[in-house]
Amino acid sequence: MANDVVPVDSPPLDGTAGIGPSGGGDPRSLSWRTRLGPLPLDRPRIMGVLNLTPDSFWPGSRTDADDALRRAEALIGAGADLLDLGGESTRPGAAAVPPAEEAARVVPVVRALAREWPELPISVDTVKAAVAEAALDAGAAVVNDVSGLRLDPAMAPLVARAGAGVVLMHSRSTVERMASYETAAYGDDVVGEVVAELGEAVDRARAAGVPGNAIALDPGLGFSKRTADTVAVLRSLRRLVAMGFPVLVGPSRKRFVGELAGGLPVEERLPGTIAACVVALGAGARLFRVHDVAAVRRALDVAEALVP
Ligand code: HH2
Repeated sequence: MANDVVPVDSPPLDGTAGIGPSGGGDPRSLSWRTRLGPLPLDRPRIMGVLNLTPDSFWPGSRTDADDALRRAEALIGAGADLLDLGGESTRPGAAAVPPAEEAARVVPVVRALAREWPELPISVDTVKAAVAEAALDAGAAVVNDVSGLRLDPAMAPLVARAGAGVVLMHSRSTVERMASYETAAYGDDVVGEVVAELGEAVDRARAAGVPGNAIALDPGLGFSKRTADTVAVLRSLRRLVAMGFPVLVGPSRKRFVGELAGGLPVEERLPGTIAACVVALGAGARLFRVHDVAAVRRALDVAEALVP
């Protein structure tokens, strides 16, 4: 292992034991190290989404450089603990965005937000190291890599060098194809496969020198997963929590939420989004990437008080 700096609450890296039911620890005692310092997870943390794209699947999440500050202020006022900025949609069929174009969408907004709210961790949602590097230079504190460091070999060393926090999300295939069902081929233990593949992502991060306490794991709800696969993952989320890293979930208005509610369109998926967040909280998730910060904040604050 290239880096042998072991964080105080360092999890075991083989996924066989940890803080979950088997390991006996409490995910509420973790903190996640971003470039701005540790973010204690003693309360549910909400990552509000701003998509600087013309084609993200939920039109309500789309914004542009002119409007982003006002939107960010609203999300922060509603209780967001972090903001996640994306410049490329993962929606199946969305056009691939060249790195220069993606950076031009995201970086000026990162800079403006970092100047306005210097203590607010800003996350950049990208699989491209060039985009992440420009965003980190502009003040981002976290890299949210929906490929779990699979698609750009320069990403893991960059995260390590920058001292950034990183979200390692489970997915398969390319950005254009990962939100489709093309690679949703699992045996009878879906979560076991997700845990194993996220374990490989952790290995990529650690081998490049990313410390364990900078890593958060995300099962990638709806990514390379049919609804039944996402359901299986959420039902067994404790196995992912037991890997010992903070767990982030992103159910917001996704197709599985609509399907489970009888075929609801994206506009009507907020109640189901809240249900998925509350269930994930009960299983030990501590970070929630959502579009509707105010509603999810209220729901999670109540759920947090009720979860034993
Ligand atoms: N989901 C989306 C994008 N990025 N990142 C993480 N870590 N987890 C997720 O579940 C996740 C993510 C898809 O949502 P959105 O960004 O709103 O849509 P689009 O990709 O169409 O811009």
